Amino acid sequence: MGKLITLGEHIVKNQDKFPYATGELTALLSGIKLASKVVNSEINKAGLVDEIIGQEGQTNIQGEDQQKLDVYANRIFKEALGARAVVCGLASEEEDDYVAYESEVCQNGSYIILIDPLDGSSNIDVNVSIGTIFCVYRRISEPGQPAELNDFLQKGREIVAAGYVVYGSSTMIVMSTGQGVHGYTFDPSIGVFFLSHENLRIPDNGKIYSVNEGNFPFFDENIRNYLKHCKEYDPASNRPYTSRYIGSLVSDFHRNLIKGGIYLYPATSHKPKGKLRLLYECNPMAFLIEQAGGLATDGVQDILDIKPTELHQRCPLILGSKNMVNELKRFLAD
Ligand code: P6P
Repeated sequence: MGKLITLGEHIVKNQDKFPYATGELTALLSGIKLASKVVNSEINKAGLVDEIIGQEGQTNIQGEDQQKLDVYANRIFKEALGARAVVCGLASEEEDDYVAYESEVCQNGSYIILIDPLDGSSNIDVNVSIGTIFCVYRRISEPGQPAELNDFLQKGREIVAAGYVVYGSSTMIVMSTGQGVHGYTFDPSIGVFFLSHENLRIPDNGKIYSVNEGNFPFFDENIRNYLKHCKEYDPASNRPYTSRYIGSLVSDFHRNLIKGGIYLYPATSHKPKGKLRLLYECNPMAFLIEQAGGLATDGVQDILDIKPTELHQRCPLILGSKNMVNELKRFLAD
């Protein structure tokens, strides 16, 4: 008989190991949990209710068409976190600038959150799984004041909690507060997330590589040589590897976390900083992969050591099984 432990119970159980041991983080993660349930419900309707799917008719700061569910998810997470008065500020892919909550109780909050409320949203209308990605820091500005930009420009090493929601064949929250990575699966019949994957560890070795091969002509030579290496026939080194790319970071990450593998979105000639955003995509995923025993680099340094300078800055991302990332690094050193 499995142990029936809910997400909330598991967070409280682990809270004493959390260096800041306050109920605030528990309340914050409870806000994430609630917002995930609400967004999940809307996503599940997306195929049925016309006014949900399709584009909002606006573009976000990235110049990307905002899907209606992007805008909806952003609002739900922003409101759910603002109602818990533990978050003094929020930065989001869908917000041009950071949001400093105005209420006095929020301004006394100890944490700030960065979020991609619905990553991979171009997949919504074709029924491919998508996700929410988030990471949490303690504020560095004075409590009792509005959040400041520097609260959001901390290195990923300072993250106190990070995770993602994958709205897939089942909906899961996978997250870490620095004591390993744990997965919680949603039971829609009772509206509860149950602990389903305790202490997730990514295998040191794998044979899955995830990349948009259509960018091959635009990669630098070292990356092109690595991809050729992945496809060469060499049974002794378990090659050719297997190509798996969904085009939804959360889904590609989740599969590789479970099975082992490497995900790469390198710089290209037309995107010299890559496509993914450092603060609310690369950093949270890098925190998780390191907590699960893997590695994450921009090709030069660990993702978590990059000092951010802008909210929406992009960076190349290579992350996954330790031995696969180290193999790629050898190609980058050539
Ligand atoms: P491409 C989705 O837009 C996203 O941000 C990630 O979820 C995904 O891994 C990547 O971009 C896909 O980008 O250029 O391969 O379509």
